[in-house]
Amino acid sequence: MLTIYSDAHKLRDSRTELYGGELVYPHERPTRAQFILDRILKTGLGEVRGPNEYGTVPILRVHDAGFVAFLETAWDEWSKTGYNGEAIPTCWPARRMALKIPHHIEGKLGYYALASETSISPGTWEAALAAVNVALTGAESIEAGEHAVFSLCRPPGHHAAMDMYGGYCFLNNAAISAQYFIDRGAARVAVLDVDFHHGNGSQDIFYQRGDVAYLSLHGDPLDAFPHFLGYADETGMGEGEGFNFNYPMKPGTGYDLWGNALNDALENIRKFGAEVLVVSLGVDTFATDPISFFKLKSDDFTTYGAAIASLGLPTHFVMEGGYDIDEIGLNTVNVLQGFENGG
Ligand code: Q9C
Ligand code: ZN
Repeated sequence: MLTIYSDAHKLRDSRTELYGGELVYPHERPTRAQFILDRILKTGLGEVRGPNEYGTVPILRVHDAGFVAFLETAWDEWSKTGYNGEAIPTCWPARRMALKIPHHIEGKLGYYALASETSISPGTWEAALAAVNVALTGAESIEAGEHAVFSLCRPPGHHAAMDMYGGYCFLNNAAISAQYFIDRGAARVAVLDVDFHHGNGSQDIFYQRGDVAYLSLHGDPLDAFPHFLGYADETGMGEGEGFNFNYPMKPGTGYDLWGNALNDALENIRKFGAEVLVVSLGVDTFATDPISFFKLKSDDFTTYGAAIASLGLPTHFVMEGGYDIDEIGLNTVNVLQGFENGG
């Protein structure tokens, strides 16, 4: 399988994540992508190619222009304040407050953030932009005839909504890719999200649309981030009614239950009549992931890669989460190999 990768992800190396009341070195760190790339090279998965540049036009198809401008300038604005640390929001437009966009960076951070764990640091924008270019190059390769492509995106994207960042995500690589397929003439695209966390950003972006279905298997938001979206009764709205599928699952869920949910999601993708599949591929479902609570084993990743291949669709794998870094390469490449050998 063809992999798209850029070293520019290393520009995203924030020093701080607000975690358990402490500022810790982030779970979402450069070695994640490095170890996945190492495994790809070691197993001989296939060619590794660099990205092309696409500018901001395809980004603005799913993200708000004010939000994108904010991300681009946030670090500069923050560093000019004289604060010592990285940019972390400290206040929000909470219930019954004004939805105005303040002038001060502190207010803008609160307006555009959906969570505070994700610090903005120097190079964050450049890395996020490069991750989008990786995803768009992957999508273009599929348009050009590749059956399956792996876009090794970092930072991840599925928590980023039209005008919100957080959950380690800034720009929604998978959603931008899905929109790219639509703009190139696909009638129906399915986004299958197997990351441990619900992809609130992807759901939000496509919630009222009938041309992009969103299906997600994830930790029950009653117990897991992002807590405020991802419930089973969120089925879509307007033209999107019936095209959003959430499969929240309880702490301790193993492959027996998870695999059943996947089969149901795959059946819904068949019924939808998707022409192209985008997989938001997070491997934080792994049993020893430090921030998650599912119990998948390394072999399960191979198994479900093959199950996804049974759809027979052109498939774009876009990297999302996964924080057991010692096993991230094995688990990620197992999915891709399972896909290649399955179907
Ligand atoms: N107690 C992705 O996997 N905080 N994002 C979790 C756990 C945020 C995960 C706190 C997790 C974001 C792309
Ligand atoms: Zn995740």
